Amino acid sequence: MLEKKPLVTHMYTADPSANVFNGKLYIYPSHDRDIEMESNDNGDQYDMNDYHVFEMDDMNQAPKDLGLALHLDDVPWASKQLWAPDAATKNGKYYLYFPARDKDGIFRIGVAVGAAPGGPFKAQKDYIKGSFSIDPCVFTDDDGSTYMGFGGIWGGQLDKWVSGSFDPEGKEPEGNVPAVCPKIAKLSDDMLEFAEKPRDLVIVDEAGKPLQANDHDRRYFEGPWLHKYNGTYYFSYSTGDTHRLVYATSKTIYGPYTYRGMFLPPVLGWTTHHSIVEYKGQWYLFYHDCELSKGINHKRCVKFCKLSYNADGTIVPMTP
Ligand code: FUB
Repeated sequence: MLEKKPLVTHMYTADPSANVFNGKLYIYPSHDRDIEMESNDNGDQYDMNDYHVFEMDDMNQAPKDLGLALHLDDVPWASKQLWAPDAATKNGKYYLYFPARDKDGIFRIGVAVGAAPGGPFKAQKDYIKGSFSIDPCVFTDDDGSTYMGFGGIWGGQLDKWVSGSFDPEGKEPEGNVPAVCPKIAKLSDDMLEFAEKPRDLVIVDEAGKPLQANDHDRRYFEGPWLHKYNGTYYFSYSTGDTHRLVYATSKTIYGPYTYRGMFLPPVLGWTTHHSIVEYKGQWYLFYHDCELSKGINHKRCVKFCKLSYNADGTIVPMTP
């Protein structure tokens, strides 16, 4: 059984976004480099420069590496750090969404287009207008509308955009004040731009109050994922410095989303990042840890396990 084992062992992989296209499961991970770097809160050690896509149609067999899908050298607007990607399809084309620092060192989100789920993908000349920060997750609703959730604080710079423009000195607020919100925006019909200005995706507690900045066990940090189960929207994410994977639910795509709980406690390593997907009638959680490198934070490995829901729609908590 491959469950909870490193899925890819010939390279380090992280931030798995799992998607089903044409009856096959595709994993879009970050490709961690086997380099020696000091860790810091800015995330400089995550110095990735390409993407590989993995195909999996049997959950008992290691996924197939489909080869180089996109390289930093072929992204005209980017300077470094290809972080957590996601993918989507429309009208027979495939779209790879990815964050990277632009030439000014500011994280932006770009899109690259391909003819097959594994690429190769050709990057657009510029990043998505109005995009910032990291960790795009792309969700297509039943009516065909596609939305992108995104954002990550600290190294992901979301806290530098609180005023509406980039403030290099911006920091996560502290204390009993609303936490920084992740963002959500509808995509244009051609999948290449935002169709609207990104809005706050507000996460509230059981009393309807926005989660507070000092609530590190529950407030948003990075690594968003959107999915729908039984007509309810689920927004799941990492709490960052408390290393938990948690979720919130809403009856509408834009929210507000009500916090529901933790479904994965901390893994080995600093970051935790996931996706949730249904494949052949079974739900799965894809995540990463640092087992393969024996705990080196920027040398991670992708894993998966089965995920299930209780009758009331809550996610049955898992262990890494
Ligand atoms: O892989 C680089 C960054 O680490 C991702 O963008 C974050 O979500 C965290 O996993």
